[in-house]
Amino acid sequence: MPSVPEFLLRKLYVPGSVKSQADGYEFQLNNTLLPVTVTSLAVSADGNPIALTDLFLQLSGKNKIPAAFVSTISPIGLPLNTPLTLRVLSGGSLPRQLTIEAETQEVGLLRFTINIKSKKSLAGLFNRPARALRGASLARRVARDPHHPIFHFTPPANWMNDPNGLIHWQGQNHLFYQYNPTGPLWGSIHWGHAVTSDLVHWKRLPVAMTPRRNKPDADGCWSGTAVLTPDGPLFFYTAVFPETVCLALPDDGLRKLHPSPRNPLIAAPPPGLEVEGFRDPCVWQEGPRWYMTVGSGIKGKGGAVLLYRSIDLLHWDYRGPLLVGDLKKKKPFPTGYMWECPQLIRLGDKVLIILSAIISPDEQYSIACLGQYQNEHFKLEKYIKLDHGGRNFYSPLSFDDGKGRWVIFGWLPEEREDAALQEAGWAGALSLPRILSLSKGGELRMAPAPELESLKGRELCAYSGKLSKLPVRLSDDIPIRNACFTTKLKSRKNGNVEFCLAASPEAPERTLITIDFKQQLLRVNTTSASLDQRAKGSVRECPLPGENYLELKTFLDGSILEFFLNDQMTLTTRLYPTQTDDLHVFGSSSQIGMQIDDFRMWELHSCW
Ligand code: DQQ
Repeated sequence: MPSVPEFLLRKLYVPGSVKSQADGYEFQLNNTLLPVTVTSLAVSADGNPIALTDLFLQLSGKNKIPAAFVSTISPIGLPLNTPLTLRVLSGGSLPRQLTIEAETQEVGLLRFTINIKSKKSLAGLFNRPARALRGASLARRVARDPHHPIFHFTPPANWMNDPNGLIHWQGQNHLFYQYNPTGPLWGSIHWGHAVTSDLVHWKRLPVAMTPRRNKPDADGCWSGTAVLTPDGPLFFYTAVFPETVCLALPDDGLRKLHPSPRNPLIAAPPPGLEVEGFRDPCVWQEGPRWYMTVGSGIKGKGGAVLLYRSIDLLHWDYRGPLLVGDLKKKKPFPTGYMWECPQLIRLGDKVLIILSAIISPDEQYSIACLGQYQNEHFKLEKYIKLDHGGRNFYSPLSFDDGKGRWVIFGWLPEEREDAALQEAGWAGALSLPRILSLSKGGELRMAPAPELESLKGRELCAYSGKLSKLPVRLSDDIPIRNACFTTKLKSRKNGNVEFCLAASPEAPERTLITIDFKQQLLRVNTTSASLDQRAKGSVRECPLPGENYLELKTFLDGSILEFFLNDQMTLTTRLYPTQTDDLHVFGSSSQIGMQIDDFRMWELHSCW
């Protein structure tokens, strides 16, 4: 059998094709030599053979198959000029050298080694601008996507989740966030970075923290927070895997966060505690001491907030659980088995522990635990749902914005399947800024930040009057996509008022917003909001505040809908209509003559 010289075989490798993926990396070969039939394929990376179960192949236009399926019984044909993508599952870094061995029916064993580093450094000169160009063109495509928000913060493209490290520092509010720069699905978590001086207009900054090979955060820099010390801000975060508490020191005006060489500061959960998780540190100061909460869950009991104490911010003593949920209690609502992103803040004469509870793999929501805190003890008074959209407002984090206000932001995940996210090229947004406060009666309130007024553009309509069973168009004849509408209603004991977001009242794609006085609920139904099967609709309900009037503020931003009821309760949901350029608001009521006052709508401008 003729043998093919290695220098020729090396040409099969597509230069610069090694790309990092959320769960490993991939590279491409292109057969430019002769058609062959492969009966076995093996790859070694930096001299280490890759398990066949971690290696997948995909011929252009064909399905991906595991390398283990390639055998003399089921060989794979490699036609000429048809790129073959090899995908390697790996938790490590990109290889410097790849050796490919393919047994073929026509020419026997083909074996060749490619030196990625040397190719890369040469190709790197061209790769970086090419990557930047690809990034810019993806960002342009994302910005044109009618489902993409314009006045909610997002990265230019790809995946974001939790807000992290919020801090007011030197006149700016800094936002860090969980970010996957490599794609629109969760994975390879970095800390993205942005600033705003007014909570509303944003500037994106370069990535601040990146997972590092052979370090505690090699598998991701997960959630954490900032704390202001006499020496400036410090950042505590979760490094994985295993989950550990780590410290990062800022540089260059917070543009870079450098993990401390002392990491991990807390290498494991408290001994003897059987936990469901151990992550998301949050630090605050009390006199000469520093305290930290860590999110966790105690097996068989429920979600837990673990308390630590330190005098130097480096050495931490476990003080015990600050609050533990009860898996058996279902009232007023279940609090789940694992609590993420806990944060303790003082609000008026109360203390609030904000957390994100995992009830089951399909159900998560954020909760505020209202109570009193003294001498390392928290006395719970009540659990409150922070938002009535379930997981649609998750892992919120608040901060003092330098004006004596607690501002809270949450992560707004998508409600559609991964395939739709891949197609869109982006996933996740930050909620609007919400101001937390306590009412005179001790009720928790959340109002949209007044700074949002600065985004208001043209007023699109103003209406006060009675509604009837026949829906009437309330918005002018201009389709709405990025807008805010508000209205006032008197509370009643019966009947309902309905707003329908659709092209026409009969249109098949419609979102129904119902104020149901009989059941005393605001109900938002998105089950028919989209004809795209990949969009997951839902019915979300929020109790009406027990006051004699209702003020509803609604923010529609592409696929995001955020509702504020009497600046007290909130409900966040998502909608992905396929017909995006013909949305109007129609109003109707179950009984003739139900009055709505001051229905007004404004166009909202972009936050960029
Ligand atoms: N997201 C982070 C975790 C956190 C979770 C990982 C909450 O640190 O517990 O991206 O959404």
